[in-house]
Amino acid sequence: GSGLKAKLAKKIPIEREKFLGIKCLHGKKIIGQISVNSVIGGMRGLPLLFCETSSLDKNKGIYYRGKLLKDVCAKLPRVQEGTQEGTPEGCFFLLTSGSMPTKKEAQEVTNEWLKRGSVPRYCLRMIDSMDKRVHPMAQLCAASACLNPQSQFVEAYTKGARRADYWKYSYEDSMNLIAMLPTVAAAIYSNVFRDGEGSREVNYEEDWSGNFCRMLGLPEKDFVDLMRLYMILHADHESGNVSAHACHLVGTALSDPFLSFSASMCGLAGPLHGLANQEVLVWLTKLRKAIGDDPSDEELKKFIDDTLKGGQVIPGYGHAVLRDTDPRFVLQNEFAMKHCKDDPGVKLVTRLWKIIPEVLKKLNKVANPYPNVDAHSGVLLQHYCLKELKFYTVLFGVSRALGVLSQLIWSRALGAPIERPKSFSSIEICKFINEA
Ligand code: AMX
Repeated sequence: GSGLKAKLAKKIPIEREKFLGIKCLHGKKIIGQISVNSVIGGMRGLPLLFCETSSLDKNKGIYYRGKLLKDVCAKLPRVQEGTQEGTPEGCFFLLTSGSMPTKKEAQEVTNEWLKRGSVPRYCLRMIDSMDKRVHPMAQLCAASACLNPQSQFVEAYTKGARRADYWKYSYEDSMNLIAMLPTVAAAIYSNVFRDGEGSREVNYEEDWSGNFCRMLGLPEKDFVDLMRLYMILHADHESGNVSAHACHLVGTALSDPFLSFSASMCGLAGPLHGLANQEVLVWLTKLRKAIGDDPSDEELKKFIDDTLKGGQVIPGYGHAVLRDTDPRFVLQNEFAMKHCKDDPGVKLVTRLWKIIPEVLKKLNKVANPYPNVDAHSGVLLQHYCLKELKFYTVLFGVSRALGVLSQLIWSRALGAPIERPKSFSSIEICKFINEA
């Protein structure tokens, strides 16, 4: 077996002990209060969930396993010859095991995914039979769900596996699913945008990202590095966001990882979650049409003002939790400065980074006037000729698999029970208020 699974087998019993200790000693302690607003307002900010893999600090940014994202990117081992970026494989090792992989450990995950990467023919046939009008995200959800006959979790559960062993089957399913995702996503891409042209064969000389880019028909070395970075940056974002929470919630019913991931992707497909990066490009395209590729600061400010006056938000700016420039924006900009600083889209995004916050600050209501992850990804993908906006959320989804599935493995490892919060009717809320 792989080094990762052995590492987990060692770590999980220790973490379980720790978890039980917390439960026994401190289980009754109170860590928050619930207002009526929270009950009727999306539970914003309530400290309700558990997440070991990643965390957000409103000022300091995003941590994977206690390490700042920029340090994760700097320290992940560079595995393939000539690459400047770490691998998503290494990132998955970090998220799942909690420790930074050595080069050998990251390479082992790559090897595992190469071995597990071939997609069953019936699944590819189902993708091929889809009407082109079915949104690529809906196709991804369908493909993931239809892989469920492969589930070792289902098989083990049916045979009466011990609860303490559930994580092992979740791990196997998750590894298999992640390994298959590049081929699944590329098949969707080629059907919808390339009349079915393109390879579906895993090449053992390349890593996970290299295979994905080649299957997309975009094998350029720098684009593969961009994809490695992109897959690392979009992987994990605590457990309360819609895609992570959907995966966890469905997983607590002991639905298998293929179904849980499918649910996660149904959530990512929404315009308030994974679709936001499209809207940035739509806005930028309008801007370039209206005032050209090299507008003056004044022209930019006026265009921003006009957007706001039209009652719209500036897409790609603001965040529900972060209160400074999103580190994922910064890391993508660093990549852009290294590889394509003269691209007109990149130049524009970089200039807007200085101008938009000034304008948003003047509104005196925007909690975070700085750019988020979505403000940058589109222009980079465009630069390397991945131009089909409708596909962007699928890339996000392939990346998000790393985070939500490592969370899912841990949910089974720690025996997370089925989620079942209590709900209130308006009559019950009023009764409660009157009694209080
Ligand atoms: N442009 C204009 N106004 C904005 C704004 C923006 N980018 N961001 C926030 N505001 C406004 C809000 O509309 C709200 O105004 P209101 O009181 O009149 O309704 C006010 O500022 C306060 O909102 P907030 O507390 O700053 O933000 P939030 O936590 O409610 O929402 C977010 C966060 C990201 C939805 C919001 O900033 C937004 O709509 N941004 C633009 C869309 C976007 O980039 N979404 C991607 C988010 C990242 C992701 O999950 N993919």
